Amino acid sequence: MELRVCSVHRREMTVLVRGRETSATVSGKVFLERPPAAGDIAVVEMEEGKPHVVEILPRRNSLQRPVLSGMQVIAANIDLAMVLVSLRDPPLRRGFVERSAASATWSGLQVMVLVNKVDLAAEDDREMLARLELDCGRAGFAFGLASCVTGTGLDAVRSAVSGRSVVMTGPSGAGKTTLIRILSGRDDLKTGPLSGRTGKGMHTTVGARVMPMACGGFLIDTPGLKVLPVSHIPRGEMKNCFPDIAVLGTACRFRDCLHSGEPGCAVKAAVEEGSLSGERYAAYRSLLEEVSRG
Ligand SMILES: Nc1nc2c(ncn2[C@@H]2O[C@H](COP(=O)(O)OP(=O)(O)OP(=O)(O)O)[C@@H](O)[C@H]2O)c(=O)[nH]1
Ligand SMILES: [Mg+2]
Ligand SMILES: [Zn+2]
Repeated sequence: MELRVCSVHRREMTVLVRGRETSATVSGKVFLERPPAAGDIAVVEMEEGKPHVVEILPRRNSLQRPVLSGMQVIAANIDLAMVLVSLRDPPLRRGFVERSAASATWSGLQVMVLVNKVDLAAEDDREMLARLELDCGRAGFAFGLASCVTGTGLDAVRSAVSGRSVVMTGPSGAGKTTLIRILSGRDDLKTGPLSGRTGKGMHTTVGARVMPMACGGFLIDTPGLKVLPVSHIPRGEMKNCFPDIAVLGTACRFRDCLHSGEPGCAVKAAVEEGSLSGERYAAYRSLLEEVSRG
């Protein structure tokens, strides 16, 4: 039978058996052929009532990050990357949103930006949120406002993620575990100021975990992954990680225009006439500069 991989530890893993996380033994060759990741589909044989994984099926797509030995798969078979940020505590940082969205786009994933903790909103947040929503719409990203405390916006989140496999990324404290707890209907997950903040460094395991949602589909938490990486994106490809900029760029004078000051640049012109926001453009330039240096 085929089961969804829930989490992977050094030489063991867990799989979802009728929605329950169940530990499984693994054939040695599996780790050699295709090291498993959360979200993979495993071919499983039952041995004395215990799942034994004999094969990992090819992936539809995956979210990866660079590590010293190459690329590491964080999660596989994903329908949507949710960039979950909070309005306050910690404060929303536009750069985080842009970087994560660009990285997910590079992996070929659809993006949803969800701003949590709107119960903490002040009057003057309105304009910033409207700008972010407009920019997300232009880039083709889904957008939502929510509060896990008051329940505002959660029905819209449910319908956006229902039946899909959704990988979440967001700063520590944004409310990822809280949202997963609500959507999965489980109350045994750890949240709060100390959850997940074990001081894990860049090269330790991400510990992604697949949680079935009550509305169908899965949410994949990625504790230990501070922000989606961009350093593996080739410089000339960064413009394709910004779907709105990629479309505008087809009108540039030079086909290989990097939109960084070349003559006849349609992207620069779009910023001047207001059809591309200065914030989006600045984020692109800053990530371009970052990968150029690396
Ligand atoms: N005011 C308010 N607080 C919230 C909301 N959602 C979550 N919180 C609180 O924010 C804190 C952090 O939430 P977590 O769900 O643990 O955050 P996380 O993103 O999982 O953080 P890490 O596991 O550290 O990456 C907890 O104290 C939650 O109760 C919300 O909508 N409004
Ligand atoms: Mg958490
Ligand atoms: Zn250009």
